[in-house]
Amino acid sequence: MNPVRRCMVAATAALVCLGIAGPAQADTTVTARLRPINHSGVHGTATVTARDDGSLTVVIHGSGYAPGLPHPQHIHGSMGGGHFMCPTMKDDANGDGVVTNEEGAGEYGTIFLPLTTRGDTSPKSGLALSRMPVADSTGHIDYRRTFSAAEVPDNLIRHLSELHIVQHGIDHNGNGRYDIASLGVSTFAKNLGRPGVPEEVTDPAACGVLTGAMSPAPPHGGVETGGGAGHPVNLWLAGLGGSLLAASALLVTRRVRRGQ
Ligand SMILES: [Cu+2]
Repeated sequence: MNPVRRCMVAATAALVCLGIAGPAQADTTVTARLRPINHSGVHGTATVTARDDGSLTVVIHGSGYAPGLPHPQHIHGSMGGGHFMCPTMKDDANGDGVVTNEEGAGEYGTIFLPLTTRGDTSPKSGLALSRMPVADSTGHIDYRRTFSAAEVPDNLIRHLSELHIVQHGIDHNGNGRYDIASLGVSTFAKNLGRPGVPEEVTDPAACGVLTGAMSPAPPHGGVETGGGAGHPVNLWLAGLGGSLLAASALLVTRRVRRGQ
């Protein structure tokens, strides 16, 4: 095949590639940058992809968690809109120096989807410590789970950009475990019918607002965020396809000029 013809084939292939990628454009990806609450030192990223079959994949990478301990994590939201912030120390209503889950919930709403590692995903698994990710000895968490359509609450995907990722669990007294001696029991857990849970378990350690479903957010850049994960997938694909086509066209032009 002569070079010009080969390049034209390449250009066509780029178009075909875009066509093949078509179904992926139905996916919606939103991302959140996880930032520390209660001076936890946690930083990370969360990527949530909703597929047209109703399934949802959640990927979280973070560091700075209390090592060796499970960290309850949830998708939170108010659905009513208007809550697009994560808590700050200003939300410490009683001024005791700690933002509890109840105080933080004014910003991030209630639990929509417990991000367990396996099994049940109903709100009653919100504090299922045995099925929550455990930070490794260096305080890292890498989490990934795909929830089937049946495991995802009905209205969650429609409200993807109004939701928060919240992770809990702070070892306030640094003794390597969650204990009541530190800050007493969690009134949040108690109100859920779970008395005797240390407050250290439920205090929020990190929060991020999910963004990117409708409006293209600029890429965050950097290794930590995965370099531009804030872009919606379909825009990214369109950009890639455009670049491929432009490169192919340029090659064809150059080779024609050179008489190849
Ligand atoms: Cu939560």
